[in-house]
Amino acid sequence: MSRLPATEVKDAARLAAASFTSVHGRPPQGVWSAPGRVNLVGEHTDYNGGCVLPFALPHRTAVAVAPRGDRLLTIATLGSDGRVQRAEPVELRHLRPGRPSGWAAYVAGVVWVLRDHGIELGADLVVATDVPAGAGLASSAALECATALALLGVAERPSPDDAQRATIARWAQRAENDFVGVPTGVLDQMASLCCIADHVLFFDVSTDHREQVPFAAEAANLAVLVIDTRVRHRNSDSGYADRRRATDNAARLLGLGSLGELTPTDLADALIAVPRQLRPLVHHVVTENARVLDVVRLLRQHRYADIGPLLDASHDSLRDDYRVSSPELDLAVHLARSAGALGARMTGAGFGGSAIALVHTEALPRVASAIRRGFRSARLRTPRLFTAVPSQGAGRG
Ligand code: GAF
Repeated sequence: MSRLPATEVKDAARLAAASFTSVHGRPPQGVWSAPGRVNLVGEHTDYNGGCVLPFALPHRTAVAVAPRGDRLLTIATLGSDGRVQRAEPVELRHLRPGRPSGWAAYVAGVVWVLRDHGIELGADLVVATDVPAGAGLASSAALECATALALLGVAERPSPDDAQRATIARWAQRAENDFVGVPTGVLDQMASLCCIADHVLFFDVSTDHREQVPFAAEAANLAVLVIDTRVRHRNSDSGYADRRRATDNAARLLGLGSLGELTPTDLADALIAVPRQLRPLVHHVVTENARVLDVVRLLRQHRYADIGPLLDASHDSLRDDYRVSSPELDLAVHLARSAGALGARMTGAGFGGSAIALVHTEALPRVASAIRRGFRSARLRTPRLFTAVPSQGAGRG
C-alpha cells in the first residue's frame, strides 16, 4: 500500500440533492458545495494580522437549495446515520444571534449577513457533508461558504471571481463571529472559497495578498497524512477566545494594530516590553509568520522534503508557547515523527482535532500502523487517517 484512500469522501452534492427531493417532494434549484481545509503552516496567525498557508480537502459540505415564495427559511441536514434532521423553520425577520442556535446557526448566520448585502429571500436548504465535524478541519466554514454560494446562486448572482470570493469569505466570517458568536479569524473561510486544486493558498491577512503556490507533493513521492485524533475540538470553547484576547492585548501594549506587524528583528525588544505571561504568545506569532514565509520559499524551489523541520518547529511552538495542543495531538505528532515522517504538526485551532504529517509515500503504511499501534497502547480511540491532496475550493455542484 503506497497511498491511503481519502477515506469517507462521499458525493455530498448528490446526497444533498437526493435528500432535498425526499424532504420537499421536488428537486432543488441547484446544489453548491465547499470544502474543509488543512492548514500546512501558519496557525493562530490569521487573527493576529499574519500569514497562513492552507489547502482545500477533497471532503465537502453541500447545500441543496430552492427559493420559496414566502419569507421563511427552512434548514435540514442529512446526518451520518442517514436520517434527516430538520431545524425549526424561521421567518427571515426573526433571525437574530441565538435564534436559531446549534448547527443551524451557521446556516442562518450567513442568511442574516447576506441581508446586509441586498440578498433577502426565503429558501429551503438541505445540507449533506463528508467533512469530519469537530476535527479541526473547518467543517463550520465549509457549511457557511456552501450556504453563501447557494443563496447567491438562487439570487441569480453571477459566479464569483477571486476578489468576490474573498469578500464572501469575510461575510461568512462575520456570520460566525456576530451570529454564532465565535471570534474566529478568516483562515478557514478564505481557504474554503479561494483554494484551487494542486496548490496551497498563501494569504497575508494584513495586506489581503493572496497567491496560489503549486504543491505537487505526490509528484515528489510525498503525501500529507491527516491524523484525526477523534478528540472533538470546538472553537466556541474558551481557549480560542482567551488566546485571541491575550494577543490583542499584547499588540495594544506594544502600540501595534496587530502582532503581525512585528518581524523577527523586532522580537527581542517586543518580548521585553510585554508582561511575562504574554511573551510566549508573542514569540509564537512572530516565529510562526516567519515559518510560513520560509515554507513558501521552499515550496517555490520545489524543496518539499525540506519543509519538514519547519512543520516540526510549528508544532513545538503551538505546544510550548501558544499552548493549544493536546496530549493526543502531541502523541500523533511524536508517533509520526518516530516512524519516519519528515515533519508533523497539529493543524487548525488545536485543543483536540487533527494533526498532519509529511510522509514519503513508501513510508505511509509504516507511519500509519505506528500511529494506530501507539494510540491502541495508550488506550485511545483509533484515529481516522487519510491522505489529502490539495483540492478545488467552493463552487456549484
Ligand atoms: C480556527 C479558526 F477558525 C481560524 O480562523 C484560525 O484562527 C485557526 O483556528 C488557527 O490557525 O480554525
